[in-house]
Amino acid sequence: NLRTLSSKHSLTVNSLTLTQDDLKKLAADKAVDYVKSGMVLGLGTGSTAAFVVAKLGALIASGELTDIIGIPTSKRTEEQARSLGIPLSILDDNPRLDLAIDGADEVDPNLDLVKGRGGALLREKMVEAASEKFVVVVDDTKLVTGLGGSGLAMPVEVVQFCWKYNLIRLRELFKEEGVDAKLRIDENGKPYVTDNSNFIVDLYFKTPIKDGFGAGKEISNLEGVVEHGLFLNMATSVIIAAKDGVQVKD
Ligand code: ABF
Repeated sequence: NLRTLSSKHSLTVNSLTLTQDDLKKLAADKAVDYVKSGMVLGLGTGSTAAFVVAKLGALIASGELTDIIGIPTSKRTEEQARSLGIPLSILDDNPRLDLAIDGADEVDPNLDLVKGRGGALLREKMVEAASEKFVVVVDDTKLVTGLGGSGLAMPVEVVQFCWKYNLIRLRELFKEEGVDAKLRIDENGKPYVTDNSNFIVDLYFKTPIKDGFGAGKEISNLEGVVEHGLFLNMATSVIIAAKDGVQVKD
C-alpha cells in the first residue's frame, strides 16, 4: 500500500509518500489482527475506526472471519456495518464484549485518551467500558504529552434542558485554569445533536489537565452532564501509525 499520493497531510516514508488516511488505514489493519472468529466486537466511530469496520466487512464477506457480532458506537457506524453485512447487536443483548477498536482525539503517555470530537463519546464509553480489551487506533498526530493540552476541544455531552446553565457551570468549574466552554454547532449553524438527542459543550483548556480523574469526577458531578470525553484507564493497547512504521503500546 506504499504509493505516492498528494495530500496536504502527506508524509514521506522511504521516499514514498503516505497520506494521513494511509496511516489511519495502516493502524486499522494492524488492529484487525487482534480480531478472531466468534468475537463480540465493539465497533468505533470516526475516520480511523471506519477503516477498521471496512476491513472487518471484507474479512467477513470473504469468510476469513466468522461468527462475529458487532456492537456499534454510533448510528453512523451502525449504518456502515449494516451496509457491509456485519451482524450487529446491542449491549442489552450482549453486555460483555471481547474486544473494542476505536479511534481517539488525544493519546497521552499513560494511554489515557480524549475522545468525542466525533460526537459519539457516550456510546463509545459505554461499549468500550464493557469490553475486555480496548484497542485504540491513531496516527501519530494524536499523541500529546498531556490531555487537553492540544488546544482542541475536550467534549462534554450535556442534556438540552438549560444547556446555557450547564455550559456556565462547566466554565465555572475550571475558572482558575481559564478554560473556555462553547456549545458545539453543526454544519447548518444549529446546535450539534448527539445520537442520544443531547448537546455537546466543548471545553478548551489552555494547559494540559493536571488531574484527569479529579477533573472527570467534577464534570460528572454536574447534574446536567451526561458524559465527558476523558477516557482514563480504559485503553489496553494503542496502535500508532507514523511515517517510520506502526507501533503498538500496551
Ligand atoms: C472517535 O472518532 C472519537 O472518539 C474521536 O472523537 C474520533 C476520532 O476520529 P478520527 O479517527 O476521524 O480522527 O474515535
